[in-house]
Amino acid sequence: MNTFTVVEELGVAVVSIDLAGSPVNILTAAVKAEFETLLERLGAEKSVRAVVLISGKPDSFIAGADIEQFVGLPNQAAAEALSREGQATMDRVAAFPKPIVAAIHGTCLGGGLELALACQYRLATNHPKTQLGLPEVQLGILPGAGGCQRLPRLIGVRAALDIILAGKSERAAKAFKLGMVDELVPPPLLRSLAVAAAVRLLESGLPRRTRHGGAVAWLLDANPIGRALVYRMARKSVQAKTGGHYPAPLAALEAVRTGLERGMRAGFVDEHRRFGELAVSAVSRKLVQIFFATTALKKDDGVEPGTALPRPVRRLGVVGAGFMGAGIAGTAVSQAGVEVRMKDAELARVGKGLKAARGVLDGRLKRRRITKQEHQRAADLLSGTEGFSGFPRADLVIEAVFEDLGVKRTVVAELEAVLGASAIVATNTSTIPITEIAEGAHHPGRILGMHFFSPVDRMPLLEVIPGAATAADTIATAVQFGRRMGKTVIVVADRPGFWVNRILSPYLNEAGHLLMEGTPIEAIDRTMTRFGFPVGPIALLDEVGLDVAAKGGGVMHAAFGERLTPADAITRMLADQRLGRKSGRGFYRYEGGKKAGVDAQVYRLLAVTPSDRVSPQTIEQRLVYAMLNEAAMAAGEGVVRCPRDGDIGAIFGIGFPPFRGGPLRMIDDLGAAPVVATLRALQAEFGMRFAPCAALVAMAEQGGRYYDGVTAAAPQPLSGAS
Ligand code: 3H9
Repeated sequence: MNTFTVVEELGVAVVSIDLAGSPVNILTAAVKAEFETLLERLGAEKSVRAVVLISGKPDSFIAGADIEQFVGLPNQAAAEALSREGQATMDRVAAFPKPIVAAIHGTCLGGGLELALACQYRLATNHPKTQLGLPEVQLGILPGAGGCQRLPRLIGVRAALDIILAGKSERAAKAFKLGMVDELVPPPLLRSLAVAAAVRLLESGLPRRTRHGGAVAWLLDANPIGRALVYRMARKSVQAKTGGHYPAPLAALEAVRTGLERGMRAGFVDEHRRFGELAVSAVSRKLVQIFFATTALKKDDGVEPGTALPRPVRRLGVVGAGFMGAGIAGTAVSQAGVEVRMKDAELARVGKGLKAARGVLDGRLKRRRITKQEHQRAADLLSGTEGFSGFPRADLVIEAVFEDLGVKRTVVAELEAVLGASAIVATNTSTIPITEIAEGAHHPGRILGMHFFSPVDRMPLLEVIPGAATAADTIATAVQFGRRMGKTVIVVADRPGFWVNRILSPYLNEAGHLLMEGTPIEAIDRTMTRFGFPVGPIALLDEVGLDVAAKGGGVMHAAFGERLTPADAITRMLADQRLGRKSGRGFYRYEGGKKAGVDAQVYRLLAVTPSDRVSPQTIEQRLVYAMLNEAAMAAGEGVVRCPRDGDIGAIFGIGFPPFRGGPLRMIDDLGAAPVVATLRALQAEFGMRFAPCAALVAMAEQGGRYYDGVTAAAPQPLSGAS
């Protein structure tokens, strides 16, 4: 292997890291071995007085340890050894007799940052691609190569916990501000300034580093009483965020605490022990599977590889300047960097839409996702019209007009009259079949669905839906553009509800049935947030909007009959003009835009008396099994192309608990036969809506599964389920 090349300059060995055959640098076992041999050689070589570590890749310093290795670890002892060896490598860097400088451009994550932290000095490029972070907890593990020890010592315990416990990455400017890097430099000067820094270190030693944060930092970080308070607050916040489902952040907190309170050596031991436990845990396995599934989706254009070329999209048209249209426009300019022309029937509406699209940019600026310059650049890409001026030059048009078949068909006809010969029309619908919208169009091959979730800038999923006549290159273009907008994209079949709303429908209906039986709203929502959903089903109805939920529920009922009969609750709420959060009145009360408690008047409105008759176990079982059964049925119909897409869709579309791996993975974990048995028991008590679907029954009989083994993230046919 030749991952490292060395060039000597002014007595400084500039070590360039470039792992062959991989788009990013990762610390595999072989890379680590080669690095250690190199260190030994550079340590002994007289002519070398200092070392600079730099990457040979365009935008990756080092993306961390090799994640695939964790999946292959046979047991806890092996995982512990991996971490111990990682710590030992970093220790050798820290104890190296000559200065080592890290010259960072691109992603510097996990083990990559741990290596940089072990160096004496760090420079980073002031470039958006440069990100420094410790994302380990997102994989269900902790920084296991000394990161839990070195980061708090460098930047203080509060700032370090903020990064480690959330698995955060910071841009270079923020990393500089926090003290993670010593110098912020322009990319073309990185190498020469790193060599200069190495020479400076030789001549005048390490500069004095000042800790940021003033007196408060001193009070909290620098004495045991202050730190005890920090640990207590951090633990409380982690428990509130994870609901006890994700052990990694708490383990990381303990490893940090041990190191700071009992010394670095004790910290290392605690760190590798806990790493060992976490790396082989079921939660970590699930989170790693999700990482590989999303990575695989980044390369999947939704068509057979090699069958279609995605077309470039430089200009986007958006028809309909409402909430969705503005969200799409704002996200497209800021994430994809394309020109966007918005159209609505009246100029006043266009103006409002443009303002809302700019609001998306303002939000991203406020959350520091973009800089002021990027905000300005993105805002300049937005324009509006009440006619179709500019549309003939659009490569893709997304319509987000009123959810009505007739209106949508009219828009398609108007667009076909003005668009260029190869332009694509995407319809953002959640309830209307794409094939019906495309009926009567001149170019149905260039029409498809792009179902965004609300709010567009915050929701990570996009469903792309080909109609019966959609051409392969149309699909590939929409998928690629969705990815440029920052979305995880799944291609789903043109069936009612597509995937996400299909599996959501019986779940929300069941919540309605429970409510109409007198189950308190808090009990339903609390049970499901304890299960791991970010919000409970009733709160979700308020967020989605009860009018929207009623419409969607009606469509699903019409398509699938009695099984998906919605409960009466929403109709009664609508009769009282309650639309959910957007109207300030729903199942919950809203005060100043903020969700307050449950609105007790709702029970009177629904003519029910709240009672705790139904146990939390039954609430959970009814809600979860309704979704599992529907997921199995839809998967069996081929609504998703493979289990991976179904599970990622559920996790990113409705917040299905990631540590459970998704509904199809959950069926595998429970076993199809026990799932069928539970559904039959529920059917006996609550009726045919719980009848196990044919796909699941067949799977139970044949002993089938959705996935083979733990790593299967690549598309597999759904034959096992059909
Ligand atoms: C760690 O470091 C533990 C230590 O604390 C302690 C150890 C003892 N491993 O996403 P992309 C592959 S844990 C293996 O399409 P992008 C990826 O699978 C690690 N493979 O590119 C894909 O492979 P393929 C902490 C990795 O530009 C290819 O690289 N680090 C790893 O959209 C391209 O990836 C992380 O959690 C890896 N560490 O995004 C960072 N990283 O081409 C994980 C990448 O065969 N990585 N690959 O499909 C990422 O977040 C993104 O990949 C990154 C690039 C942002 C770096």
